[in-house]
Amino acid sequence: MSEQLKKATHIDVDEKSKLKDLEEFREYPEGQFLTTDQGVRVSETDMSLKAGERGPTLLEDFHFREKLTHFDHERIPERIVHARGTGAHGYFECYESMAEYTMASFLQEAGKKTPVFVRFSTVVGFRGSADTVRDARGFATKFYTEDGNYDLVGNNIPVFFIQDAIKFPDLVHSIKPEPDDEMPQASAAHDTFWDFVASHPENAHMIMWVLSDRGIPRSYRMMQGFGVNTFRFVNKQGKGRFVKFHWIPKLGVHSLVWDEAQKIAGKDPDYHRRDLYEAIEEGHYPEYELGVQIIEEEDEHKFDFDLLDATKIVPEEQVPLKIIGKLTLTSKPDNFFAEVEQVAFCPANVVPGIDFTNDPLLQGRLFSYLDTQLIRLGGPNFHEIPINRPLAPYHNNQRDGYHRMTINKGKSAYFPNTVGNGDPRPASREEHGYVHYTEKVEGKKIRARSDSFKDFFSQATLFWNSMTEPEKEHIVKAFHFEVGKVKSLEIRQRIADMFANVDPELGRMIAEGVSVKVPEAKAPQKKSRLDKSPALSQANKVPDTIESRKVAILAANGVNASHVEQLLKLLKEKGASAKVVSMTQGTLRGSGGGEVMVDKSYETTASVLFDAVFVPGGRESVEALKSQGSAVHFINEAFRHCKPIAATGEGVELLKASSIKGVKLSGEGEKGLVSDRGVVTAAETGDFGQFFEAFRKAIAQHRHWDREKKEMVPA
Ligand code: HDD
Repeated sequence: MSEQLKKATHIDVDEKSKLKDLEEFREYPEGQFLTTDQGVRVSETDMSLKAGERGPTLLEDFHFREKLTHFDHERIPERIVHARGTGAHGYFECYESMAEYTMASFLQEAGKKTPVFVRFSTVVGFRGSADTVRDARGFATKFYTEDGNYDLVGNNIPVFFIQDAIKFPDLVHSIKPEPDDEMPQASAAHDTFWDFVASHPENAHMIMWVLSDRGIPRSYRMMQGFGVNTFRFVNKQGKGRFVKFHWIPKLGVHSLVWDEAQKIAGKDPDYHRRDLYEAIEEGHYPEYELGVQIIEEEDEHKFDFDLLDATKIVPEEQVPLKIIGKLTLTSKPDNFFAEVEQVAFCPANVVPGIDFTNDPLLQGRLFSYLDTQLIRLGGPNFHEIPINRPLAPYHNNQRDGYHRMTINKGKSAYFPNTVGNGDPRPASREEHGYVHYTEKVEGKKIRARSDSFKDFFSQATLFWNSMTEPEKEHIVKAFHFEVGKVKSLEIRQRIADMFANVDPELGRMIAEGVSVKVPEAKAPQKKSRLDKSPALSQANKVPDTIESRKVAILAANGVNASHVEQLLKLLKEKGASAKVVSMTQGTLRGSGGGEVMVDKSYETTASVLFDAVFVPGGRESVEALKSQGSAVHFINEAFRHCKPIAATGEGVELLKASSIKGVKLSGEGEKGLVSDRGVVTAAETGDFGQFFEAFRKAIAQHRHWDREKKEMVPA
């Protein structure tokens, strides 16, 4: 390689490179004069230039015209899907060299760090819709690698609704608000969507996932991500292998409950966005490991499904995950529009070592993303927008177009050329030129679907069979909500009939909940080779950590300040935090002296915004709480949502005064520590450390579904 070429191709990328690259574009207003866009200092910005104090505004007021014109043009089209989202910067660290499988530069050495930008999103809602709606979540990652940008544009669900991209506009038109009245917002619970589902049995598997707890994640930091489509790894020798990508959150996979999700949508529509940014600000950097399932080409046809069918998973029990690195999100964007709104992902953005397969959903995606950016970002130069610019240098003969920033030097804009010395010139594979995988393809031009794509139910059944009882119950309730909102009884019937193919019992339960006829039991059309895949159940993915969980402490004047203090200290040691919630904001008097600062009043928060609740002792405080409807409701609601609840000393009496039932409380015979299905109480506290450990375990468990069976408490 010539010295000149080496210089042209070699860049050093580290985890901070992209943030440094963006610095060139940051604007700092501190200590600056207000100017026009032309850099002219403005002397007056509150009054337009007029002909006389009461006269008309003059056209020559260039500052007024510029200010208004820019404002009038501030909006750009929102994304057709995934409009509502949030993003963060971070880096990816490779654990071990993957050179045997891929030449992707960011996977070549252990310890190699590559900067990334990640955007999380809901799919259906408009840009201003609520975060906690039932939906799939987008998980899109842009790796700024030495060899160019690589985009892994995934979701938190490993399969998709449809098998062929030509159906995407139909799918999206059916799930978006109905065209006559633009209702409902950010919801699939309406006739057109379920009409679409009933006509497309290939939806069955994805619907099972969306209606499971996966459709209402607790946090973007507590959900998995999946590349969904099957991709290809290609190594230096040109050998290809199929690959499936998985992101696995270090905090485990956790969800909300549906009643809670709906309430949060009103109390804090920015819940997931806030959660992500607060966690980053507090130093709880979200972490996800990257797992891959690698499949030899010779094994392509060894499965009981087609690897090219995006409605299928490759069960981890059949092809285990290999964990190859970790993503850490370390900083918020500086400007939401410039970074999160303008970032443009595209599954066709690949780097040498990563290639496509003939998955017909993926093939269509390769076209659609670039196409949509042309209208959304207003022209072909959106790759020059700072957040989209690769760190790898780019040189080509593409020219001009709206908002061109690059000043291309030289006379030639064509290839081959002699006037420009032949540059820029194509690179060989050794020089990191992208060489498409040489796959043999033959066939007739035909609009058809392979028979291997026609098994619609076996993996939906596998998913259903892999759920725990509470998870199954949540799915059935979600069907009752979604399909129960469908006005057409005929569509409801078609859905019950369709899902009887997944499991006759499921079909029966759906039918009974939405007042249609119980479908006749049918023999399964095709069975999956596995009866169960334990990897599919969230219940099997609960790590023992309470990092970044939020606890509410209910208190009033006369609270046992020492219990509050001890809890705060111990939570902090475990990376969790708490907020004191009371009738009004201000300072509370402690029972034995001392003061407790109130963080939130019942007006400014709610139990749905916390992971757990603690009621400290203090006779006067607890008597006051018992008479406050908001405090009792707080406990009832947290109990109904199966959250951990703890109380010490007199605090236990608030629990007794609430509507919670079916759990054993301290003081009923036993005055010491009692821990029963997530309710941890100690009427006589004794060892606070021991009490805390029981509470900590209950929080790590996240939700205590075994309480759900009990008759619902009013909340
Ligand atoms: Fe898509 C956005 C994920 C199928 C067409 N998609 C978009 C985003 C994510 C996904 C995460 C948001 C990116 C961002 O944050 O800016 N999409 C998926 C997954 C799919 C999928 C995991 C199934 C494997 N998508 C899919 C198909 C088509 C599209 C089949 C069209 C043929 N997707 C788009 C789009 C969007 C988009 C219209 C809207 C905004 C954008 O691209 O930039 O082009």
